[in-house]
Amino acid sequence: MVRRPEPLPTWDDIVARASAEGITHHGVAPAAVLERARTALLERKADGLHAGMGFTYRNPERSTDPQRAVEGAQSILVFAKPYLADIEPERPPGVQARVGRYAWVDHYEPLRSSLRDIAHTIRRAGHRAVAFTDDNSIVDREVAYLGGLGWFGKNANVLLPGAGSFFVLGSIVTTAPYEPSTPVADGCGSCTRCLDGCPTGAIVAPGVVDGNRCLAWLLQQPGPFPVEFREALGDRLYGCDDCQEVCPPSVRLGNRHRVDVVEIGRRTDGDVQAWVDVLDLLDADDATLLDRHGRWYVADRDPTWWRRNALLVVGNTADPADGRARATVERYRAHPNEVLREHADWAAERLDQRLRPTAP
Ligand code: B12
Ligand code: SF4
Ligand code: SF4
Repeated sequence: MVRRPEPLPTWDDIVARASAEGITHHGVAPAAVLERARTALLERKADGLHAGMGFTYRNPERSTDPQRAVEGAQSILVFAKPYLADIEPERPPGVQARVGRYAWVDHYEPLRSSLRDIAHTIRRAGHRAVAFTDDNSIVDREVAYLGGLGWFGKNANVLLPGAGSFFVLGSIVTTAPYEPSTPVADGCGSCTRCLDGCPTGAIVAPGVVDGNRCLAWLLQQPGPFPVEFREALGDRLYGCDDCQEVCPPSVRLGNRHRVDVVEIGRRTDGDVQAWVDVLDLLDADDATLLDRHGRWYVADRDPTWWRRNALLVVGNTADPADGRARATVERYRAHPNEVLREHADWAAERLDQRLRPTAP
């Protein structure tokens, strides 16, 4: 028996469905080539600002062409889900590293799953529809901008009017026609807080992040961590929020969301990863680390790079008189991996440096 297509969900149906899943912002972008994003990817790649990143840089012709994602696409439905929680886990005792807010819990998978469900209702109406969230197939921020969700901040994030940038983004590329939204006007004005507030000067022009200096990328990339940014790394293990934490529209109290509190509050089982005990991390084997943090991106799925980051955090933040911290660093100074040995040497030196009283 041939199943008859169901009616195409209206835009209002889709918004209602998305809202019920905690998705607060919605818009529609035309399914044309993302010209500005394509130019930016190609230019930044040519200038080396991509710093070896793959992702959307791997194939700019593909990641900026919705037709390559879904042949015959007519619309891109774009969605944003908030993650700035109104409670924050306290920093536990011990040598603790900080995790970027977007990675405290997995915000991508729930969004992806909601969008897949919505895409399914569009497919039942006989159209093609594919959901993407943080996927190499499409440049999310440009779609969010074109779909009228927000403006491009000077910190390169998309800021939603009255709500800021602590949102994850996702989209549905579809052959179904929906009315495009109107882009939002710039809301940064004369503010430059993020440019001044970036600890490594990575925002080299408004809206342009140099991957070679951005801590968020340096923490993920393979190989040695650049020496000149090791102190600036401070206590970060994964992600960097500074350019959003200093952003007035993003940190307004009203932007904090109870929806995440429910999620975070429910998870008392260690799934909320706002802080990570780095000495524990440095004691754990690969399987344990991949089990704990496997949803985070790490080059080649190799926990070596988390250990590298953790050694720098020990050097930057542990009490230089902490016996366990010292013993851990000493153990790593004899590690078979040369990169880890070198980072352990740096950590040992930094602990010594911090032990010595500074000259008056
Ligand atoms: C690669 C990548 C990174 C890289 C590079 C980031 C970057 N700025 O390009 C690294 C690892 C550094 C990174 C870090 C972060 N990321 Co990231 N990342 C991505 C990914 C996979 C691709 C982004 C991309 O294509 N960049 C390429 C360049 C060309 O894009 P762009 O900088 O946005 O360039 C635009 C602007 O320059 C603008 N523009 C052009 N001219 C002008 C002029 C002016 C004046 C201005 C203001 C703008 C402007 O147009 C350009 C083209 O669109 C997307 C997911 C996806 N599939 O899209 C997530 C994504 C962008 N990341 C996200 C997040 C949350 C982060 C972090 C906050 C995580 C963290 N806490 O560490 C940081 C923020 C760092 C920062 N300030 O950008 C979210 C952003 C949500 C939002 N509200 O904007 C995304 C969309 C993931 C998601 N689906 O939610 N990320
Ligand atoms: S994520 Fe951190 S290092 Fe990267 S641009 Fe923002 S403040 Fe700078
Ligand atoms: S800190 Fe200021 S300039 Fe930077 S993104 Fe926020 S509002 Fe825009």
